[in-house]
Amino acid sequence: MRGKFITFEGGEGAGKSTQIERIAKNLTRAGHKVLVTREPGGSPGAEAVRHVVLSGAAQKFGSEMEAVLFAAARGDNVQQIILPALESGTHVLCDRFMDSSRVYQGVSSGVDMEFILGMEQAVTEGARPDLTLIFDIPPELGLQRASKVWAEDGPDRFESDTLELHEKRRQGFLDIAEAEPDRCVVIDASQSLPQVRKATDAAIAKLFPKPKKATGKPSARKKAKVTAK
Ligand code: Z5A
Repeated sequence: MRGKFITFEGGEGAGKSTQIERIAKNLTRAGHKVLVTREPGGSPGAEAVRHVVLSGAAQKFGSEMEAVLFAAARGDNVQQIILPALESGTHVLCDRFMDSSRVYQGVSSGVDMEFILGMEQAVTEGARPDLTLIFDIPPELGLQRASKVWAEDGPDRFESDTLELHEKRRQGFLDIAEAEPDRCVVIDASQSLPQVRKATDAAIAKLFPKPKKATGKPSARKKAKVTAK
């Protein structure tokens, strides 16, 4: 059976990586095959692009160029890592995916949405998420949390943007969730860790329904039939 594809989206410091690591452990413990990947990155080719976009080296060439680079990285990760895993029955947990391009390059950087969606369609062929968890957090709190894990070099190309842009992105993710309720679940990421864990587990559990236990008793309908005889 094909694996499930779950993506994790939201602002900086929202707690995506923390939850992905935990969910991967839980699913593995439950006997599932699980692969964790991230974007930009995942495959060797996409990791090379990650360095270019997050260092800010491509910023001077414009937002459209950055959008193309993110899409190129995604295409490589999909072909090299995500699709082979899904097809072999492995569940894939991906830290950011297509919604980040819609929001960061489309909503907040002003790249034409048709252009973004066209590239998305081309590079995600066969790998559309079954579930997307959107970690929603006020940017001030997210950046405060993220700053604790910044390396010596400080914030990256996107983390150092204005608060106004971060707010725009937050709204961008919420708009996607509203437009695609069958795929997206919003998690209130400003809550305490145990509360976020509980909300995340509840969303994931819907994709992995527990098999019903056989009781050995006939169903109510069958019983009724027997009684009517
Ligand atoms: N980008 C783009 O522009 N276009 C695209 O198409 C794609 C990406 C795919 C990738 O960043 C950047 O690329 C991203 C968008 C852009 N913008 N930036 N920057 P990244 O991969 O380097 O980082 P990130 O995705 O933004 O994640 P993050 O900042 O590392 O945060 P996180 O993974 O969501 O959070 P975390 O590491 O799990 O938690 C952060 C800290 O908070 C940590 O100390 C935790 O222990 C703590 N934490 C977590 N949850 C809680 C709760 N509930 N309470 C208290 N503390 C908590």
